[in-house]
Amino acid sequence: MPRKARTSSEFRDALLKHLTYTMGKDPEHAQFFDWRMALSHAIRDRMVDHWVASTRKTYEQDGKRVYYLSMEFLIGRLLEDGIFNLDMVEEVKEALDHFGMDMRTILNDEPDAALGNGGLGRLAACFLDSLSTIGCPAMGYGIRYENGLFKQSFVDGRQVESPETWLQEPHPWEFERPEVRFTLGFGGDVIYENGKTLWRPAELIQAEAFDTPIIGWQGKWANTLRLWAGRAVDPFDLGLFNAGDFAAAAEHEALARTISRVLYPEDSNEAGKELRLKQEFFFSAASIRDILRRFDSQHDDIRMLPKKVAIQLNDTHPAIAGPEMLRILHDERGLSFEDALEIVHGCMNYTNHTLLPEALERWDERLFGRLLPRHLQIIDRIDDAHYKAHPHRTLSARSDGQVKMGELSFIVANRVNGVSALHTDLMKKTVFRELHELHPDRIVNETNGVTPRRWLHSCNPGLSRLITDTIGEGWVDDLEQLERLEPLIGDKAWIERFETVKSDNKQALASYVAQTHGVKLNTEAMFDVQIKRMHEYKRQHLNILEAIAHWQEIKDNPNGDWTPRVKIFAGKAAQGYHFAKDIIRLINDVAKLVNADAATRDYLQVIFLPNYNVTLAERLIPAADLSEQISTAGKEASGTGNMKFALNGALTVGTLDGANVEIRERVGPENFFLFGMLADEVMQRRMIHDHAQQAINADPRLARALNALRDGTFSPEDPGRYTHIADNLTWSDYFLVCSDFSDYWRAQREVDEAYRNPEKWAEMAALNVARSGWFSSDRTIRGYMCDIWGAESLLA
Ligand code: 26Q
Repeated sequence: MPRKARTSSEFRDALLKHLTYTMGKDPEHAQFFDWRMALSHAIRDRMVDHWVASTRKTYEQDGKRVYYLSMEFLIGRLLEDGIFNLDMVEEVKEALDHFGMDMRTILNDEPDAALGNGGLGRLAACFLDSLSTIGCPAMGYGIRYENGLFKQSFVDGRQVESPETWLQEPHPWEFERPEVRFTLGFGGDVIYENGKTLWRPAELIQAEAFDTPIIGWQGKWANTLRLWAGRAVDPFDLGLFNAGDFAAAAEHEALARTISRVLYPEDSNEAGKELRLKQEFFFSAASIRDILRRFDSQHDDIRMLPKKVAIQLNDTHPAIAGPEMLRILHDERGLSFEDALEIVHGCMNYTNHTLLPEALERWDERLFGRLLPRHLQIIDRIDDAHYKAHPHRTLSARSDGQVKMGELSFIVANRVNGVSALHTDLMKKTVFRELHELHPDRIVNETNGVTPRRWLHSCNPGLSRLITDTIGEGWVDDLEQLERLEPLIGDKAWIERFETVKSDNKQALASYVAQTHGVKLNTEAMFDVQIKRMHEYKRQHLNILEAIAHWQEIKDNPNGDWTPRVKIFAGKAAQGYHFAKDIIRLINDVAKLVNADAATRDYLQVIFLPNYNVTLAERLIPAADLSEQISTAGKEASGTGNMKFALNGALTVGTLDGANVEIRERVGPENFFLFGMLADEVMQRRMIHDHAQQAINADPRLARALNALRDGTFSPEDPGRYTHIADNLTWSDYFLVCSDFSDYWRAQREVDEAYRNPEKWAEMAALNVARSGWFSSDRTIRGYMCDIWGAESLLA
């Protein structure tokens, strides 16, 4: 249906109908919640038309389908996304206006769907958006966690976690599919019967599907996100109940549900946890069965599978999907092991997101064998087959008493990809060096991207409007059109409009921070933002040490001509990651002292905003002047926040790490503040046993800042609080904070200098916008479709 064909009064009626018949309220008594639900249902109705049409077309065309298996989908809010993708902003505003409701207030009532930890989960969500925008027939598979990523608050500056409960109120976007259920097993034995090998699991559980429509730009296409929830096979034991044991009667169900209860809140692998492995098998096995069932409904020849199905493993978390598919084809359907392996290999692909050794998944083979005895045997056979083909090597998925999910994924996959040029290059040279030598064509690069619908059009309406006024609306699904802004950057009137947008966004953020946290930010100052998971390799401590040194220097000369800055941090630390949590506390303690210092507060403010999530990122990124991307070179696989900032007109201070390298190439080195060692220099530097002390001795500013950690400046009531951080940086400093400090300081002073020339700064920022079009996840997905999946768009 043409999108403007329905009049706004029609939409108003639809809204009122849902308020009345779905929510059972009359407008007089409706709460924000009721309005949000009514609006969500009215919007959802519009999505469903497109969704049904897309599903029908996918079946009719019978092309190759893409399945994206991911333990995480960090979606954020869906209502605003839906309204923007359906291009219904004005209609919705008008309708709500009619009832005296404000759209912003309603949208802000929605909780985030936080089914992910960070970059990997958010990437999966951007990919879903792009797959639908492009019209690629695809489906996302994951877990319907009842509790998403924990909520973070601060008590005396310390991180405190509490459960996140997004499903406590009704979730209007999902469709429960009680008819789509699979029974899965764990444990038990492997038996041999009539020449066949069969697995007889001891414990059974059901996976039930919940579907969410994912609508693309202007509703031209919609795919499905299918999330699995754990259910008991035999939910309620009436015998026990009648015998009076009420708790035991419901126990099955409670146990079954724990499998989809919580998201593991780690962004790197801590020692193998049984429940985590169960979750991985649970959703991978359910997804594989669903994929095979759908294939079978349209085809009889299983050998056609690689022509019709491409499966993408989002990191190794769903790697067990490979052995499970093999088990079904070989054990259950009777294909030879070799044929089964060839089919599986033809379908599977694997994306690696990290080179950090501690984040590569490995399972103790005893634990693995206890839960998945048959899969352990299958993994051995995969190793055997690989060894037969490449006898001169002994690389294997199972060795040293462990099951190595990275090796397993590599061996099973048809294509293996990294997420930025540098990362892919390092994969070939480090973790997968030997496997890459055996399979030199297997590794490809697909540099990450972000969806411009959410990360520009919807989160930054001011900039979106300016761009559309200048070059039309085509950029929203063809982001490289932003290049056409470049000629305007010399135009004084245009650049003034560009500056006004940024300054309005800063005002908006400042009023939000004033309202929610009671802190008044200086909007004349540069907004310098570092937002991401807390991790030593991301080096939030480098940033705060520089802030401390800067503060000390301002105090030495309070009448100096300083460039005012507001340093904004946000990010969660894994519960068990004590060092990261101490960095949060340090930043909060520094903020407390510095913000209260009358001598410096006009020049330097520091704030750590609690509970970083997608929605907070949507507020912060449009308001940023400076983006901090300062990881130790070689450690950040790609980064995607870096792209969002550049696209919203922030300049980057950053190392040559991950996608920073490609961002700098594209926006131009003169529009990027580079500092720090390169990846190979980092490796060299670590060979010097006293690298940190050398750096400290050479830089009195660094020495003084570290001293302030030691002498209790920021924790007078507990002077020893930060000694261990200073000690760590002085005596070990694996992430080379000290070694990069001086160059970081230099880059920051160049940033100060540049900010003092507002016209020049605005030009540089606008060039960042104009040249960031390549970082659209639409471009990334086209790359996967062409290089990895061999899939085609079904849009005319
Ligand atoms: C593994 C085992 C057990 C428990 C948890 C995990 C686990 C969970 C999440 C391991 C890793 C993750 C997340 C990794 C991640 O977010 N990586 C980021 O991926 C982004 C998208 O490619 C990149 O841009 C980032 O550079 C990378 O850090």
